[in-house]
Amino acid sequence: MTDTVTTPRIKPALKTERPRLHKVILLNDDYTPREFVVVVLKAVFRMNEDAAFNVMMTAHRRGACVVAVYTRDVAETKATEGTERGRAKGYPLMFTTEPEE
Ligand code: TYC
Repeated sequence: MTDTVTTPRIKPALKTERPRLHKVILLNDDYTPREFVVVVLKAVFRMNEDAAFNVMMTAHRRGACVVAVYTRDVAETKATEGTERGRAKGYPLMFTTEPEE
């Protein structure tokens, strides 16, 4: 008679996957003042002056710039808050979100 060797199951039946992260993207426009974009980036995304200026200039030159990545809810809330701050002053400032690959 042959012995049956069994290996204990150590892998969980269901794996919990980490939530996908979402990018917040700043879009350029022709009307929002540069200084105001910097103010919004500092307030909503807690960036320092240098980082905010660099992100603003990248969006200004290239059309768009990734600001930060967050879980979906946080990304959407921050994008809405940034867009709203522009709207409150009559500017077409716009932040969008998209899932990371
Ligand atoms: N292009 C704007 C201007 O020249 C400044 C600006 C930069 C606006 C980045 C939006 O995401 C932006 N006043």
